[in-house]
Amino acid sequence: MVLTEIENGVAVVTIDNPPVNALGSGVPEGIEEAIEAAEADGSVRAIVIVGAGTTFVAGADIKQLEDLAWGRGPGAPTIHELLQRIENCTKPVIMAIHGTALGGGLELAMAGHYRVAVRSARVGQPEVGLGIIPGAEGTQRLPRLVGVERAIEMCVTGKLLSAPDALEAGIIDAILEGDLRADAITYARRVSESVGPHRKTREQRVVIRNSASLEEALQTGVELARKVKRSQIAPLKAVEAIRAAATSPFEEGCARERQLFHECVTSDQCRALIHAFFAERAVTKIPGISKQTAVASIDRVFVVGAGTMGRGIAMACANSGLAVALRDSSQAALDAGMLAIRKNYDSSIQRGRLTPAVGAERVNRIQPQLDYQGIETADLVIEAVFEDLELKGSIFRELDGVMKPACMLASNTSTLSIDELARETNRPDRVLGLHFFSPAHVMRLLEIVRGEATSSQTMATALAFAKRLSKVGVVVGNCPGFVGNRLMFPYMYEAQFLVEEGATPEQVDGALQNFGMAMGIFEVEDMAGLDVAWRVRRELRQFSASGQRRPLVSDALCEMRRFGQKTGKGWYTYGESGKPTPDPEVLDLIRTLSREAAIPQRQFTDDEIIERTLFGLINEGARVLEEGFALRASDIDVIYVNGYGFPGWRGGPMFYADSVGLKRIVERISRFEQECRDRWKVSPLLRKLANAGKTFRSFDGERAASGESA
Ligand code: 3H9
Repeated sequence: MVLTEIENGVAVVTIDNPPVNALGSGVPEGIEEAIEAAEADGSVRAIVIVGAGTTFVAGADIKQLEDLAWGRGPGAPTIHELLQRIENCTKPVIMAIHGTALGGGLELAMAGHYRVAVRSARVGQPEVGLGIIPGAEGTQRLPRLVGVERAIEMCVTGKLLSAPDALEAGIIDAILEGDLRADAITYARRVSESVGPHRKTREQRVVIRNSASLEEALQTGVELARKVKRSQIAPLKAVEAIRAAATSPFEEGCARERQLFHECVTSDQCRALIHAFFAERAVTKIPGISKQTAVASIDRVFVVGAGTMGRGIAMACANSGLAVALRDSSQAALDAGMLAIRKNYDSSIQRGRLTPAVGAERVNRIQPQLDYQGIETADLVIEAVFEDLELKGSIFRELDGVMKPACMLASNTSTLSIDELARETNRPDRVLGLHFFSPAHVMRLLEIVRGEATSSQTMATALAFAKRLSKVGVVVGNCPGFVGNRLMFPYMYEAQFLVEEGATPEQVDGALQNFGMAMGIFEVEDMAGLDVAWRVRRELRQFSASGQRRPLVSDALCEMRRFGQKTGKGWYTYGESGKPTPDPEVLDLIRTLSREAAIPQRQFTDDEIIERTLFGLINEGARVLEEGFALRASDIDVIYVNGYGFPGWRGGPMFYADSVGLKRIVERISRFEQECRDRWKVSPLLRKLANAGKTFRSFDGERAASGESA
């Protein structure tokens, strides 16, 4: 895992632990031995540490941390002694960074006397994303290099810094433009000629750069933590650890960091976030698809429909360097689409997120057009027109006739059948669903819908396409609403029934937000457009069965043309600020309709609201899993965390169900079933797992072991 070569008086220590050179067991020991040997070797003047493969070191081994979080394994990985060994080395140690130096990787680098990097390298302390704080002295060394404010910002947000930003911040000493290894050796020889002792990070003073006082800087950190990582423990603990760096000697600060790290790593939030991390990596493991599966290259994309979704998809492609044609049949729609795209890039430029040159380059990659000219060169066509099966079907027939035979054809439908659309073409093996989430250039989730005829090559290409767009592509089966929206139906309707039974939209939304949802469900509905859900209800013929309870208010709101944010009114009213305000007219409407339907009224606690809404969603999740429309419970978690604002620190709905206990969930659903027979029925899989004392996680584990999902 660690190899030393002596070159020109410099010991080059290479860490080689694929795929990301994580500091799993064996690696710290190997580095320590290499340092000792190099120090003892009279022919060595300096030491360079580099990573083999595509990266420096991406941190501690998260598998090891997962064991720790679940109370398994040998305990916390510690590299304390290694870091001390490096820092105390009498010969200069130079860390040569490419790819990423993350978490324990950056902590290792900061113990070196000098750090150099290639321009494309990135560094950071992303541990909060896993529910922990840096645990290898990062909260102590980082403020010594960059100051309290910057250290807080990095540890609280987990955001990475580019090499130029890291240079400006004081984390690295130089950017090397040529061959990293050769240039790092030259750099090492140069610094070895300077008079020692070489600079130790731990001996530097912690500075406060911008604030008047430490307290002010720490308070700003707490506010930032509450804003960007609402309800999460780790970012607040990171601020505490940095306080220790600023107020105690180095060793004491490290002891405090270890204590805080331990509190985090044994928390529910850490278990949930580590689950979310591995769940996101598991989505690419699909039965029948391997590294050997041929992947077609996608260079030219053709998007049909310049509405909200079409323009978002075009931007997502352009942002990833793809050439895109954006086609609409009406000049007005095309103009409106391009105007919105330009405005979007302009606003990114104004906010400093893009340079004007990059913004212009991206707009120029999008070619607006009224016809299908050039479609024969496209590798992928994405249809993004209205949710109307007939309209989509006729477009599919037309497209099939003009596309090259190898081209893939995707629909961005959120609910309609991919198989029915595939039947309109002579290429059903190359037809699939690519369900983007609005705004499509921002949201990370992409549901990749596999129809009955979709080939493995098409799926593998779609997964690679998702990665190219920096999205998390999750493969789902073809059922109404696929996975995400199918689970939304019981969630959304149960929320509406609660309101008809005496709760208010803001109470339901408040309970959901306190639970951690990014937005309440009524706010979400207003944002998505009540008319969209109205159309879907009709298209899917929901509530057509007799005796089935039908939500009353949303149809009435649509009849009043209260379509949500786009009309300024929906479940809420939206003024100048664009913020939702409760509307007495809506409350009157709710109470009138409830009275007319003789629905008994009562009060609800927040816990009841969460159970009614989320247990419905979880129950449907179990059905989806049982019917094979999702491969893993953890795939459902990835969908909800990345596309529906479910809090990552709760792991996703299925992981949350495990943490509540499946027995408890079955009990509550059985109770709801007794109270309202029309819609609640415990999913057989959920009941089976609960009876066996199992969890969705164990279900996934068993499936993976049997090869059904991996
Ligand atoms: C830490 O360092 C704590 C310390 O402060 C103190 C401890 C005492 N460990 O994402 P990818 C695997 S906490 C184990 O698809 P990419 C990953 O599971 C750590 N495995 O590639 C996947 O495996 P598989 C702080 C890891 O190119 C494979 O590598 N560090 C680790 O899109 C490829 O991953 C972080 O939080 C790991 N540390 O992105 C960084 N990292 O192929 C976490 C990755 O079997 N990692 N794997 O599914 C990342 O952000 C991205 O993986 C990275 C590469 C940017 C590095």
